[in-house]
Amino acid sequence: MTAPAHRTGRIAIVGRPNVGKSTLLNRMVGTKISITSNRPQTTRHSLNAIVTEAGSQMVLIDTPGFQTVHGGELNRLMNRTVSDSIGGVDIVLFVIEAMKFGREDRKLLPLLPKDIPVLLIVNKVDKLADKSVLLPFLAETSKAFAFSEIVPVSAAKGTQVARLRELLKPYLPEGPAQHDEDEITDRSERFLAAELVREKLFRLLGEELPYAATVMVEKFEMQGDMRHIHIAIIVDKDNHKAMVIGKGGEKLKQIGTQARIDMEKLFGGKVFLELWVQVKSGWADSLKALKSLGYE
Ligand SMILES: Nc1nc2c(ncn2[C@@H]2O[C@H](COP(=O)(O)OP(=O)(O)O)[C@@H](O)[C@H]2O)c(=O)[nH]1
Ligand SMILES: [Mg+2]
Repeated sequence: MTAPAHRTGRIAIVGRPNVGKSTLLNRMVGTKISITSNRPQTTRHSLNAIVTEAGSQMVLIDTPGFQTVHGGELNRLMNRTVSDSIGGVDIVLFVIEAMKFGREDRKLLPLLPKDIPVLLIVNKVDKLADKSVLLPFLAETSKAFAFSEIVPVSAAKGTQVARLRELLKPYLPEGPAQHDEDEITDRSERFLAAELVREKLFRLLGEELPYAATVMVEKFEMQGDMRHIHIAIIVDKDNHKAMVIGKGGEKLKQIGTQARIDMEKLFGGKVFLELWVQVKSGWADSLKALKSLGYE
């Protein structure tokens, strides 16, 4: 008897903003790699996470949700990232929210590939008080596309996520592992550090501000076994700067503390984090500025 062949493949996670794509990716890897918040468009850059198990390796690709609310150059670049990440994958996970299959979700249907498996992931089932409504909903949504599987999950609680991982394996093409087994993402610690600061802006600041802000790593170096990280938070206007800093510097301190705790968990070591706020007007509108900040 021969051992079963090793399987490996790339899996894109797509869906409208806020359905829980990044939360699902983190849950599937078992580590928080991709940032999440209750605001649409928290994910601005695509990111790969790697799940290695005996006999298989999957590369999960998180994508920014298709941008429909905020206009401009940033928007255009983000949508292109989504289309690009669907090309060249082996499997697509199309994520929706239980009991919500609306216009924004349906807009994505024409972009789903017809020549590879597409699984419908129905997330946030923990929100349903009455589970009996789920079955008719699944029956209805299954008509929208020739999905290979329909899998209800709760990414936040972890319900059915292990089963989803098992279920995906037979859909992976045969092939050798492409990454070391201790590698969990293609992104550098530098990138992940910046993202964690951006997540705190989304979670700790009011309405529009996080969309008008970005972050830039100015220094990232090891001193002994401690990472020294300096990050600038870049905003559009002086009053935004004041909001990020907060009364007596409280807000900035909170952002820094929470980001540092997450970094120490992710990197597995002590972090010294220094943050400051810089005003650069019009950064979000200027393609040049976007490029200099590492978009594209
Ligand atoms: N109740 C519940 N909330 C979830 C679940 N998955 C994600 N969320 C929340 O939905 C929001 C959006 O999640 P996120 O992963 O950032 O969505 P994305 O924009 O699709 O990447 C966050 O506030 C998450 O905590 C879930 O299974 N159940
Ligand atoms: Mg996301």
